[in-house]
Amino acid sequence: MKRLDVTLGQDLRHPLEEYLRMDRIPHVWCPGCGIGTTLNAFLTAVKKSGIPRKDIAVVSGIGCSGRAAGYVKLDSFHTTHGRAIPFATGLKLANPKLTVVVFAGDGDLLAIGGNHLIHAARRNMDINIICINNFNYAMTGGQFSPTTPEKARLTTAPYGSYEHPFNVPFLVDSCGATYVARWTALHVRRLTNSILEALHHPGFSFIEVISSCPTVYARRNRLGTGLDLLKFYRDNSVIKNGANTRECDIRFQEQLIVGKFVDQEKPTYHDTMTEYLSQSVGKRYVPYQGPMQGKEEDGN
Ligand SMILES: Cc1ncc(C[n+]2csc(CCOP(=O)(O)OP(=O)(O)O)c2C)c(N)n1
Ligand code: SF4
Repeated sequence: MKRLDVTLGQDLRHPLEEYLRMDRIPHVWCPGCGIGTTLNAFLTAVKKSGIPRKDIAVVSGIGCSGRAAGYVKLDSFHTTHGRAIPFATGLKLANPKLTVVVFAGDGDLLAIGGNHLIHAARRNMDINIICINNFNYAMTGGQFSPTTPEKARLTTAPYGSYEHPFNVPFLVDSCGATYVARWTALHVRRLTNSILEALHHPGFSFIEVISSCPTVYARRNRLGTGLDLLKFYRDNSVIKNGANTRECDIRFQEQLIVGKFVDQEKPTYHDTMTEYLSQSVGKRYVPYQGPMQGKEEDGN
């Protein structure tokens, strides 16, 4: 790759080169897709967080969103569809000092992986979820998903979906998530700040990103280009930090509530387990701190 434009004297390196596998760029995402923007927000947040690269791991599932794991210069795992959260949970339990981030789609997290999602939130597992909600199963050609708004058309809903979609912030909030936010692919600065907060938040954090999918969702619904979708987000997003998540339902092409809805402290799964076991088995319990650091007394 050219490093310096000799005519203009400009540095042509990508500003996130340290965090991106440049040998795999250009990526597979379509022009106007919100996934690349979200990955940019995520890596910018990682850079700002000061967390060393070796201490962060990224886990993704399958689908267009799942491809993110392959582009980051961090330990990353492209796991099976719907199983990113249990994989992330295992990583976190095996090495509690790791910051573990799940990057996955609405189909992955809320359909096939829905069961894992609610239990990780209930346990306040200390992992961070970035959910690309493009309202459909994009990579497989546009089937409707649990977040598809009523009336939206997709390949498996040719006359429009008649299922009531999940209100995602309300779902994860009611299950026990301790950090919940929603932004769109237009809100790059706010999204980056939220991801940064989530990276430092102890406990289960969930950020829903309403993400443009011009190739499948927008085309099926005649919503225009990626730019048209961003204009829609600009004109129809209402920022309501602290809003009651019950009020965050999404209706087809109507006003969108975005913001940081939940930010609270509660003991994480690891904290609770450590405290409970310390009380139960007393001195014999030494909390596991990660590979080569944990040591149990009395050989137990
Ligand atoms: C166990 C399993 N079931 C189904 C599939 C097929 N599959 C691949 S991607 C995908 C949809 C992905 O949708 P989503 O998670 O919303 O991600 P997007 O492509 O929209 O980013 C499906 C069903 C699979 N790979 N594995
Ligand atoms: S199909 Fe949709 S979600 Fe997938 S890369 Fe293209 S625009 Fe993005």
